[in-house]
Amino acid sequence: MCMNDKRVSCSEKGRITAVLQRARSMVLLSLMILLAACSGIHVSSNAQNMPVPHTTASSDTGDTISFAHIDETPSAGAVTVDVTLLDFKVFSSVTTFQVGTPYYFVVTNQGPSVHEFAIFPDKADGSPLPMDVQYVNRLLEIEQVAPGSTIKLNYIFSKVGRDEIACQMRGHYQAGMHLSIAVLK
Ligand SMILES: [Cu+2]
Repeated sequence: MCMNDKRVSCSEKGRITAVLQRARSMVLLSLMILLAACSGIHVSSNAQNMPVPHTTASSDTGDTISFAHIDETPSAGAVTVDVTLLDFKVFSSVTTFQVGTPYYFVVTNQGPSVHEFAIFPDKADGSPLPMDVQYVNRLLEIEQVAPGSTIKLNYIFSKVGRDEIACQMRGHYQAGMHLSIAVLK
C-alpha cells in the first residue's frame, strides 16, 4: 500500500497502526477483566437476595417484587381480613388477632399512590418502635400494592404482641399510614 515516495508518511502510518493495535488489545483486556469482575458481583448479589423466611413477598432484584408467595385462595378455615390502603390511612376489618388462627388478608389499595402492605411489631405497650427496628423485624411485607389493585395472602401469627399494619414508603408512615393491632393467645 505504501508508495516509495512517501516513506515518512508510511512509517508514521505504521506507528499509528501499532499504537492503535496496542490500544485495542488494552481495551479488550480491560473488557475481559471488567466482565470477569461483573460476573463475580452478579453471583454474590444473587446469593444475598435469597428469599427471606417469614417475608411473604420479598424483593429479588432490588426494585422487582416477587409475588411467588401471594395466594389467590384462602387456606382452610381462614378468617378473611379486609385491609384498605388510602392516602394516607390504613383500615382493617379485624384489629384483634389470635395466635395460630389462619387469616386471609385481602388488601386493596384505594388511594391514588402506590402503597406498601406490611405488619411490624410494636413495643409491648403498643407504642411504636423506631422505624428501622420495625422494618428489620417485620412479620410480612408486600413492597408495592399498585393503586386500584388487590393482593391476597394467607398468614398465621405465631407470636402474642402489639403490632401495626403500616406502609413505610417515603413519608407515608409519618402521614398516618399505620394501624395498631393486637395479637392474643
Ligand atoms: Cu403508602
